[in-house]
Amino acid sequence: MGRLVIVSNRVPVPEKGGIAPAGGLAVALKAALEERGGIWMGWSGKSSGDTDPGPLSLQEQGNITYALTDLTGKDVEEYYFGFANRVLWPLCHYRLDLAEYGRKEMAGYFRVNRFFAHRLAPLLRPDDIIWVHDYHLIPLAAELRQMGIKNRIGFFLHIPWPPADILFTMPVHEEIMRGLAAYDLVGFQTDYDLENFAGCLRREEMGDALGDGRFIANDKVFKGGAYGISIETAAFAEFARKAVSHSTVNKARLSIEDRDLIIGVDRLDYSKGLTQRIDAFERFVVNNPGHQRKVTYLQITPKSRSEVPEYEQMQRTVAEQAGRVNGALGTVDWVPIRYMNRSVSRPVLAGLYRLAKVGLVTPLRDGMNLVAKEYVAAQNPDDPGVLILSRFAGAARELKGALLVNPYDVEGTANSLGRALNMPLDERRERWRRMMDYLLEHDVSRWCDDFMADLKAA
Ligand code: ADQ
Repeated sequence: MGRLVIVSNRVPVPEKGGIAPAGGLAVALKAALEERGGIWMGWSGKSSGDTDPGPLSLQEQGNITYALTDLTGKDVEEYYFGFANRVLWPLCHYRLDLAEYGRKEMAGYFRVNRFFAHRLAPLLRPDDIIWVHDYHLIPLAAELRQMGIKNRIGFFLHIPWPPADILFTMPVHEEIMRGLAAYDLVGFQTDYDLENFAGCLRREEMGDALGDGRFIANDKVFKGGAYGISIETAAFAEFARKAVSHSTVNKARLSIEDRDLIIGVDRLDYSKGLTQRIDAFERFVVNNPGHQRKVTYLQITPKSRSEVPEYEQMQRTVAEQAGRVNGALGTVDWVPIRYMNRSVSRPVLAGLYRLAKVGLVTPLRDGMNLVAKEYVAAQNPDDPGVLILSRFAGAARELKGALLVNPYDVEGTANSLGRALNMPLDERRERWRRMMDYLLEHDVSRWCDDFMADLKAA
């Protein structure tokens, strides 16, 4: 059995002492790496400024080698902040208005992918299987192929894939599509993303779907499929069960008194629909005087990518909006919205999810959304809360027991909040059971195994 080589923009290197990194994805991929032995390569997150990045930093942990490279300041600006986060991210989340195309950034993106390929190639053995992750690294396989690398290479996209009319606004869409066609297997989160991808191939007769998960483009046949990512369901449920005695969770319980808790947990990102969500909560409270003073909405939102101007602006907008609603609706003994800009540990997060009667997950567009799955896994089986989920999250294709909402419809989301808070126990249990059974079967290890099995067979 060949080794597994994972390449992703950032690498969750375990801290000294071998503490496992947080998050199901890191855990699942690490388990797959440990089983086969292998390499996890990516950017160190550091800039070498104007000087060339030094040699790869190699760290051995058991049979896994973590291989990290620095990037120059220009690379970070053009590849990471520029093309990845100001072109591909907004575009794949249907935000044409926020995409800023620039030749320099596009060139930087392809240049850094070539650089990654050149750094990776000397580490490879002929029977290694390579698994590349996410939108930062789409051209990597094409670059490796150019260097004569014949290994099996798979790609998984964590974010949505847009329809042709959106993708084709990007001047280099053909190169990006050709980049994907260079893989042996291309994985998307949902069947909708896969359909969009097939539509993009067909639109300009670049290629086509051949059936049985096979596609053709550039005279090359390759495989494509939908592999919905998931969480470590059983482990997360166990965290939540134990978290009832965690001091931070206890403090939170005391501070909400006997009010109903609604929880939102998202990275600060315009795709997450935070302003529409706060509007919906405000509408709910205004429309339902009986719930006033009886409900608290906790929004936990660590800052992300604050170097990108849109994110800086959004931070101010969301904080001001929450402040305005609290000013308008709050009383001396009731703060309707609590807004936190901090990361919390997995056990505390699990405990807070379990305290909440409603998980409010309303992205405008999301590849999957793991928060929705974590909220379900964390519930008390005897008295579970209700998941309100955007129909535009990939998770809506799987979590059939959720109350699905259109996040652009503020009134509709407000009505769903009322329905969730008044839902009878029997219905809550029935909806939760369906979702939990699904998640126990479709956890992150299954996602990893399914992808790997198809890659080996591709
Ligand atoms: P994200 O956009 O980051 O991921 P999501 O899937 O919700 O979105 O994952 C976020 C993760 O961060 C969750 O595990 C959550 O618990 C954690 N998190 C968020 N806020 C936190 C906080 N304050 N403290 C601690 N942890 C916090 C991208 C795509 C998604 C896709 C994932 C995985 O955008 O659509 O589901 O990758 O493929």
